[in-house]
Amino acid sequence: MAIQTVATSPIPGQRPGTSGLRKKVSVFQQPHYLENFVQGVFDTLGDAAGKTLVLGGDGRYHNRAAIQVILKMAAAHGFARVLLGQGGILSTPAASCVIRKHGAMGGIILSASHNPGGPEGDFGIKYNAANGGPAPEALTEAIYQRTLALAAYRISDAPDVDIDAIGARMVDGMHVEVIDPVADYAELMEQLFDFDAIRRLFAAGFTMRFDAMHAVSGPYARAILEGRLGAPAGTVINGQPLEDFGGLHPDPNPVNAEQLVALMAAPGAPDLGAASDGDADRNMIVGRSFAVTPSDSLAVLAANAAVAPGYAGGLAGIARSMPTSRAADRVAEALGVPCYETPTGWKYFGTLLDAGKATLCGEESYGTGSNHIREKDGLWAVLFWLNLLAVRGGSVQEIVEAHWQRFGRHYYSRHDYEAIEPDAARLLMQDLRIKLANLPGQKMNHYEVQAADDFEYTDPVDGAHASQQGIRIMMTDGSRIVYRLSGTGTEGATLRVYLERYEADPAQHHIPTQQALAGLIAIADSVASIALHTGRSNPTVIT
Ligand code: VG1
Ligand code: CO
Repeated sequence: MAIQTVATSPIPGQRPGTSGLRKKVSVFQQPHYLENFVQGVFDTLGDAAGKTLVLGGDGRYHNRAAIQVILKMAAAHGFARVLLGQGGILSTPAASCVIRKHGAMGGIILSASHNPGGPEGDFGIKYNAANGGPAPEALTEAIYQRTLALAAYRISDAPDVDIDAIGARMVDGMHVEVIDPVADYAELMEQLFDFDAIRRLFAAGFTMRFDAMHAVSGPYARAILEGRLGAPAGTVINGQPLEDFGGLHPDPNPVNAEQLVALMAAPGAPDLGAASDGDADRNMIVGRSFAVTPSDSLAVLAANAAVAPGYAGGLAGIARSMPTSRAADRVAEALGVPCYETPTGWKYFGTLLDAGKATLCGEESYGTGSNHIREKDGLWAVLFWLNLLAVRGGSVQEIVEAHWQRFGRHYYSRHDYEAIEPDAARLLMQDLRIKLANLPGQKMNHYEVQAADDFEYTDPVDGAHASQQGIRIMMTDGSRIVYRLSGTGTEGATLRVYLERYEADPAQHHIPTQQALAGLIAIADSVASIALHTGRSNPTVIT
């Protein structure tokens, strides 16, 4: 066995987006495509002698082939050891947990997360650093620059490794330990939540369905919910990870998880419904005929954090991405702790978590998490809700409505215009930027614009700066419209329009969301001329 140096040339377009490099599977299957990016990562990291790398993915199509390539390249780069999830599988939160627990230099996670899978679907790769969190912008940019200067990559010519049997083996002098992908993660969850109380809840007849959407959360949910917590078999549905997610879209929202939503609206529905995405870092919480918006879920968990042993000591602060509703801000205010507003993407929470400034974090895109790891965590959020229901009693709907009574309700919705012409999308954003200065003071329907800007962020810990992170139009009554372009899609451009309206009066808390937001929706379209720019009169997906 020997290390081979293979000549290559730079492949344009390997710049990571909101969360890693995501492209069609067919793109990743092109000669040298994966190898170039991995070499870009390794060259940027530098010396790996004596170091450990964590490796795993969400099990989607191309995962197993990519794992073999990366193992051989890690050996060539001189890593001492790779901790590999059995079968090449590690959920994103589990990978973050394993990196931290075993003091790894970092990890490579193979996932396109909520994007569809299969031969025609998407594949993705990202690097997480020693804190367990996604590489910050400066690192991803350095990796990208390196991919533009590559002349060769190095790879061992060792035969394929057995990635399915738990245990240790060698690849060209590098140790590979195939580990149980669930064990470390389950142990961490047990430390954070009151498993006895949740066990009693299930023993008393509480029912739930966890829809794993044929993605990577299935084995974790089965081991923890049906195993350690005694939920009846069948609690986890679609629990078998499939390379193409059964042809479905593993994005847990009421549109894609329609099977679960229908179940929760049917007679005899379970007490709790939950779902997670391709790599198990997102979560959706549903009560009986009642979907919880992710922004509300973050706020509810923050307001009730003390029910969970892991958070009984209180919260240092809360962080949310800019487009996420300001429901969490009101909780932070009541708790007397800071609330940080960051650009979209979990990588921006890392410094705040590392510095002990924030304990809970969340995004409107069905992402919630805490300082227990450095990724959002789907099953963690579900366990938090179970812990809350076990301690507090009542239904999901009662808990959320009581929260609105106390803090007011933030009506919230996101309208996505998918696969639009990239040039049209850029032009729309450019036109909006030009209009910004003239918006303040303008009256639109019964709203008046208080301020409008293109969100900029300076990290309060390391001073890193991010600009053009989304256009905000803020109304005098606290309502907001936000526009940004997706950084995870692989087809054309996706415009996201986020709408938020605050309502303090409990008598006004039961308006259907799209109706409550109708005024803002009309303004959002007319200010940005969405129909004109995109040729679409309606969004592709409304959540
Ligand atoms: C989307 C979400 C963002 C999330 C990101 C990764 O990004 O809006 O909140 O952090 O996906 O989630 P974008 O750039 O498409 O809006 V995951 O679960 O796909 O890793
Ligand atoms: Co995800």
